[in-house]
Amino acid sequence: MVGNYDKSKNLEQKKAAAFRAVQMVQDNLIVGLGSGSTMQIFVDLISERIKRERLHLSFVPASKKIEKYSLPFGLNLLDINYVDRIDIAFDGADRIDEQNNLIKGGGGSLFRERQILDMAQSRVIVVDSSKFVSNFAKEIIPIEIVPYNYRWTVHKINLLGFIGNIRGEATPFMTDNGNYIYDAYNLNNFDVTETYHSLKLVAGVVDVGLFKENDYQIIYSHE
Ligand code: ABF
Repeated sequence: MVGNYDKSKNLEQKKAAAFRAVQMVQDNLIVGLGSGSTMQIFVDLISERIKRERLHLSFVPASKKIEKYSLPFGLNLLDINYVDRIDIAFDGADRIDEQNNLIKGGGGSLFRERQILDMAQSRVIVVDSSKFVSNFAKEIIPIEIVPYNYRWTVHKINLLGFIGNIRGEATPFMTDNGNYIYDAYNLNNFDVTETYHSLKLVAGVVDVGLFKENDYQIIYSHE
């Protein structure tokens, strides 16, 4: 499960990785902006670059939180429904296994993060060293579910070997899409692709925080 780690050390690693990611951005691009603390650092650094180099960039944010964070920086933010392309997307991750599968959505924005990554022509995942694990046994996988009849949805998820909790319990956390998050884990290791599809087929599941793609570029720092 999500472990305790030295946050100050990870902050330096996140800064170093975000710095490298920011150097990959070229002028005149539409950039997918994921969510999480590493992406907030990315916003700080790309804003400096935009000012310094007078770049013309637009951004499609993956969550209301990163949108709100970006506003004071004066970034040109676009509504995803009005863009026909995203050139490059940057995002964080919660965990990465030995096959480069990802767990994402710790902040609850997995559905929007996937939409942006799907649409992007290239994808960059920016992480610190705490994110690497050998497999996803016991790791928390956020699952976005519709509130209607959610206990039955959870029951169906449990039948697939995943146990967990509705995030926020009595006062459930609401995603940007008005849904709940079921934070699930499996005590045993599992096949990521098969499990993603099985969970996704449960009526009531909107999205599953398992991401399996071969074309993510992963940027990290051990500094
Ligand atoms: C984001 O990165 C979310 O999916 C995830 O919760 C988050 C974790 O990142 P960080 O360590 O940068 O806060 O994409």
